[in-house]
Amino acid sequence: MTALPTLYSFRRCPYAMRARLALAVSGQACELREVVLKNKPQGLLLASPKGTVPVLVLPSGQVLEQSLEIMRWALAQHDPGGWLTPSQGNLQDMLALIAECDGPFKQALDRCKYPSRYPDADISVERARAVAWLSALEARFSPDQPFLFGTHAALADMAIAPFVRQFAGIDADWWAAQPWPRLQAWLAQWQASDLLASVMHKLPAWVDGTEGVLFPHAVESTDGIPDQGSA
Ligand SMILES: N[C@@H](CCC(=O)N[C@@H](CS)C(=O)NCC(=O)O)C(=O)O
Repeated sequence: MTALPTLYSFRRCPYAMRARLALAVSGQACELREVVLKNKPQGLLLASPKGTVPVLVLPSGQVLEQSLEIMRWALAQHDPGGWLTPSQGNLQDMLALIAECDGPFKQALDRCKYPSRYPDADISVERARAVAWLSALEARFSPDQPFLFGTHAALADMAIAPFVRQFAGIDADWWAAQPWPRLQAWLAQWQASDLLASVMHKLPAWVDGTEGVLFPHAVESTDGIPDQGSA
């Protein structure tokens, strides 16, 4: 698999999930190396000393070490679903919404999901922040616009859904009770999608010096959707 890009990934990481979704939809084959974050392989740290996943090492040696960079690179190769060209708004608009997700929403998500890691945080304030942002997402949808930027799923949907899923998973009953029917339907549809299932295979941890596995996988995942992952 030497001519393929190498993807360092972690199954449950929402950033790695969004990268795998874009690589899968673009049909871009890679050698996937599953990383255990508590025991990062040397190969990852040599390629990208900051040690986060996902990381994509191209055959040229170029290293893409941000999930969004990987998504955009994959879609620049092939974008059969028009993820870069939503029916409403444009790429810059999608990147602006993704930045809100990766910044303030992710911050609130972490504090609500792992309160013991943030003893100084006021969880009710953080939850209110997250609720305000999720309510704004709900307001984007309409019967003719079931996706964040129009009539078809695009970059923003795929980049943001893994994080909304994590928030929904903190308390499924609470999530189901929120007045967000379109957001709930959007998330449920994404969670049930074949595309998501196709990037959620359980894989053994990659060991330095060995070969990873070919991604996208030839066989559909039967593992289902995992428990709510760490981030
Ligand atoms: N900005 C990065 C964030 C990636 C990130 O933070 N990934 C987490 C896992 S979900 C990670 O690798 N953390 C390093 C660690 O836990 O040691 C991206 O978009 O790729």
